[in-house]
Amino acid sequence: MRKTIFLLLIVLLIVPLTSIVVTSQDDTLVIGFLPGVVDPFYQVMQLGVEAAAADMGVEVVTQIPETWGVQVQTPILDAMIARGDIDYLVIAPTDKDQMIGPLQAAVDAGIRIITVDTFLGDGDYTNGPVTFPISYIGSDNVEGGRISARGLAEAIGGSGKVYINSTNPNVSSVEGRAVGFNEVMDNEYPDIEVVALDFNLDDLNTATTQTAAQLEVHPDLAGIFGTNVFSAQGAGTAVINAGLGGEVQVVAYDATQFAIEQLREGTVSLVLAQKPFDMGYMAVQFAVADAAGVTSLPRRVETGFAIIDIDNVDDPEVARFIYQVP
Ligand code: T6T
Repeated sequence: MRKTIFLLLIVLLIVPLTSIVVTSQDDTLVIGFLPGVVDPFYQVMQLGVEAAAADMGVEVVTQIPETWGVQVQTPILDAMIARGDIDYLVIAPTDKDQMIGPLQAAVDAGIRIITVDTFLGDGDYTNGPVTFPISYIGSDNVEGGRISARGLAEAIGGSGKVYINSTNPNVSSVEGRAVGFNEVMDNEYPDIEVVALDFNLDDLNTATTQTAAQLEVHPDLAGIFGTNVFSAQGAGTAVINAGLGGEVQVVAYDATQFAIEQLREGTVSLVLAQKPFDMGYMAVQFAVADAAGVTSLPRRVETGFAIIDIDNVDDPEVARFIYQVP
């Protein structure tokens, strides 16, 4: 009898100890979040990441680069790997080729990868050259470029000169946008000429200066496609500075407050809102699901768009996709 009571006491002591271990800090999933740069698009994505982390009880370590590029993103990634506590990494690779090696090092260190917004290789994580990420969650940017082209073509009446202001070569998102844009202009609008493509290195001042220079070289420019936040903002600013608001039409990728103001003023004719909140939220969900043993997660998730123009900008169903940054 004494022996039984003794054993019972031991069991009673061990069970609570075990449950303490299971819920301890050490077992909490840790997700690293490493977006491309500080901008409203990624700030909204961060809101999605944080909302999902709170809902699912996981820890998030966020590091946002001040400027865009492999040289800035790689050391931050290396530091995240060196921490030794990151289980999953949600990352927007700043170059589809140059970030493969640094991310392979993360995989070798036992970190599982999900890419958001931008992809590695050709983005086909099943049959393409890069298959280590769990999934790529982001917009169909080629299609986004096509939508932008048709919007701009309509705004300028189907003929004239247009210009693309973009960020960097070899970034899957903006590269896809220019491909889709050129494809539509080449195939559907014989009377529209794409006169130039500039890379502003994701810098607002450079985008503004470049656009101002193109307006000088092409005084008959009819439209501009700004392929992201700073490209579109720089394009719009240069158009206004030149006194050409309303005459030269701008299509803005990314639904910032600035783009929406310019839409209301008539400089911007169409704004393409991506869904960064969805990207961030789902990436965390995918990490949690993968950790739980889910094996059928899609390797590609397209998050879609809201296409905003002057007629629907006040419709709450559309306006909810305008980037709201605290
Ligand atoms: O357009 C987004 C993003 O999709 C792109 O990859 C980089 O630029 C943004 O972050 C906007 O600035």
